[in-house]
Amino acid sequence: MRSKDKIAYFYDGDVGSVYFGPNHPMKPHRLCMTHHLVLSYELHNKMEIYRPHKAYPVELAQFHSADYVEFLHRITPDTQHMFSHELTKYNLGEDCPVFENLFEFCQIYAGGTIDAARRLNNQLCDIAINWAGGLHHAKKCEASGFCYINDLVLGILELLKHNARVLYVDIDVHHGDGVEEAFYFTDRVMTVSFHKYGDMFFPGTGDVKEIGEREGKFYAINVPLKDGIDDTSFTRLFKTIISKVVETYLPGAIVLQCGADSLAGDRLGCFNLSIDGHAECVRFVKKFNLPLLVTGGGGYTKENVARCWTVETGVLLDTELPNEIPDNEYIKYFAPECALRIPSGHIENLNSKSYLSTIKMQVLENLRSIQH
Ligand code: V1P
Ligand code: CA
Ligand code: ZN
Repeated sequence: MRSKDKIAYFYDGDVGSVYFGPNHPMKPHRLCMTHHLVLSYELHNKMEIYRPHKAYPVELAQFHSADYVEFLHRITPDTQHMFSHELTKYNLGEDCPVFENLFEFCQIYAGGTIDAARRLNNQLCDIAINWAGGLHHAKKCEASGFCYINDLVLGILELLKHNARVLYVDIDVHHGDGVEEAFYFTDRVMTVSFHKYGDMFFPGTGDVKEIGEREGKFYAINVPLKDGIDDTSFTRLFKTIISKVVETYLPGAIVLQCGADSLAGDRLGCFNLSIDGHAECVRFVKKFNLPLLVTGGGGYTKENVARCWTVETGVLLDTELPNEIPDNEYIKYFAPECALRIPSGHIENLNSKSYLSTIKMQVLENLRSIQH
């Protein structure tokens, strides 16, 4: 452990009030709930809290095409009926609807991840947190899976200005395809995603054999999992792979996407992780004492998302949080138990010991190819 880590936490109160639509699983209000829970545990006294800048179109265009950014800027729920060709072209629709203040929402969550990377680059903090970020599916010229702007790619590009190598780790239940694709041909970013794979689970990519190409060959790592993985198997596999990755790759900084849809009981996910299991991965990554950028991501049972990211804020601050949630204006969401932690789930674990061992061996074998 460093003597005392300096933590920068990015939050904008406006981000929680956007609305994707009545049947849409993505509820930005979970960000507001998380922030209130963080405040109720008085964690704001232990870190620096910043309101992120709203990323400028030119900053978003460091990764995205200028025409796509311009379209996101221009489109509104009232005008979208006139742009059916563009809506199709940019994959806007059911998963990625056009809603009120969409562009400002993108500017805020992307601004948070960019600011986080800049503070790390300038050594103004050791760890930077943006729970509104982590939207890992967005592509250069299109939206995908509730993600419009890929803040992670923008944050990594910023970190690459000061670091020769950046490691990206993704524990969202979905494959981090947008980040992988952005850096598929380079060895300057290693991407590692743990995710459910198979049965047409979104987005359908992330086979263990997807390893990067050209200069990037062996610098993309995929850990495809089946339904029901539990804390013991997940954390064991995570620690084995990530230790070997850090030892081999020697990154200058780490970006950790903490999608909370890998928790038990998630509306879209299918894993059995408890909050302590999920947070154990965060604790493990923190121990490398490298500049660390932490984001949110998926998470569709919003009370559990708020619990998870609050516990993880505590982990990053080396602060253990009592399980009884202190009284706050959002306490009704956590009633009747008002307990911080959720236990692991009980759906059948379809990941046999031999399956996990095969995946682990394949990943470690690929890592040996870049050892010198
Ligand atoms: O399965 C699909 C698409 C729609 N079909 C044509 C295939 N989309 C998923 C998208 C999941 C996105 C996850 C994002 C993240 O990784 C990062 C923030 O967590 C999908 C699902 C599902 N069950 O997988 N979309 C929806 N459900 C959906 C349901 C109701 C309304 C709108 C979208
Ligand atoms: Ca993942
Ligand atoms: Zn997800």
